[in-house]
Amino acid sequence: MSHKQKLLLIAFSLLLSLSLSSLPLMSQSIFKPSRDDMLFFLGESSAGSKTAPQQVVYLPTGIAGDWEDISLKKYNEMISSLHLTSSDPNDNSNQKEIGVEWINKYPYLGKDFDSHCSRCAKGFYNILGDEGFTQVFDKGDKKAWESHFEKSAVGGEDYNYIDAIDYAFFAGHGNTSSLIFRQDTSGYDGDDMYVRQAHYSEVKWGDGDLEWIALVACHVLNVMHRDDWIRNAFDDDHLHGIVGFTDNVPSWQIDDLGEYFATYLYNGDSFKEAWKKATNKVFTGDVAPTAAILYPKVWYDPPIGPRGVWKDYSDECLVGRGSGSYPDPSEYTDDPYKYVLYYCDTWVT
Ligand SMILES: [Ca+2]
Ligand SMILES: [Ca+2]
Ligand SMILES: [Ca+2]
Ligand SMILES: [Ca+2]
Repeated sequence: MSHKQKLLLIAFSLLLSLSLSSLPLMSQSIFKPSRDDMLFFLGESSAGSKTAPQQVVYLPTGIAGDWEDISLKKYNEMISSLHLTSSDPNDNSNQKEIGVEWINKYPYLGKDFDSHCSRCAKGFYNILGDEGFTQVFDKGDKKAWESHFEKSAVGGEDYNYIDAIDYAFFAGHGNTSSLIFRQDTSGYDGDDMYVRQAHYSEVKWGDGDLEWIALVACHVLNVMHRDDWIRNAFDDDHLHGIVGFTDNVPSWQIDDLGEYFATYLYNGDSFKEAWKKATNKVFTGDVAPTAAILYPKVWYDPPIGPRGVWKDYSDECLVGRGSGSYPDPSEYTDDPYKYVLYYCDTWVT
């Protein structure tokens, strides 16, 4: 038996023991949402009220310590050590790398989105893959881990996943302050803060390879923590943009969203136009979510001559398509007369 096979066997044993020890927890009825088909539920009790991040997420306290024991940590470390990425961080030799993560089932929330989230994310992945983009990872349910989205400063591993590709796509639960993950192996969190969440304070994107990320999850771009997402995800002006939603997303209508978004992008629409068209296309029922795009503009303000917008990233296209892609905003800020501001455009679909 090779060293790698031995490691895999040990990892499998650990996973099996973990699964068995988790069974009593999985059967508990912890949370009964009133509107089962939504990707998530508004955490705040009334519009504009401030709620601590921990309270926004429907996680019963005490559960985390029960399942996230040392054996899970070891299991995750071993799996991570076996993981071989197909791209180097910030691999600009290949600007067409794509990756998707999705979660259909949240046993600890008693929620099951059937296959809506996987269909949504795989649509994006397959359309661009068919058009010659490099498919780096497609991770779902238990294989979608919060650590894949989190920065190394909080024990995350985005440099091997979300920030090691150029275009990323997530479909699953969300709230104003976090993307939500399963309690299973995906619950891994490097520093035991915000377990089962990729909280805004845990992300910094684009300092690796990432340019754009789509978040098909409720509320993430809500005005409540929009400044916090900007301060963290866009820190140091590397990321080009985030598309998502400000309120509830009807999960039963998202199946074709990723596919339409990728198709419009590939046909040469800008990120804003593509997201606008795709969201307007698929949400046709009574529930009309508000879609949003969060993006930087580089301004030029010289001592002489007119000031104006130097780069508007909502106009950016997919690499090699339409009018093409832009350098990171940070590449302009060496010029003392250029600076970066952030914007959010929203529309009711
Ligand atoms: Ca790349
Ligand atoms: Ca976390
Ligand atoms: Ca990063
Ligand atoms: Ca890149």
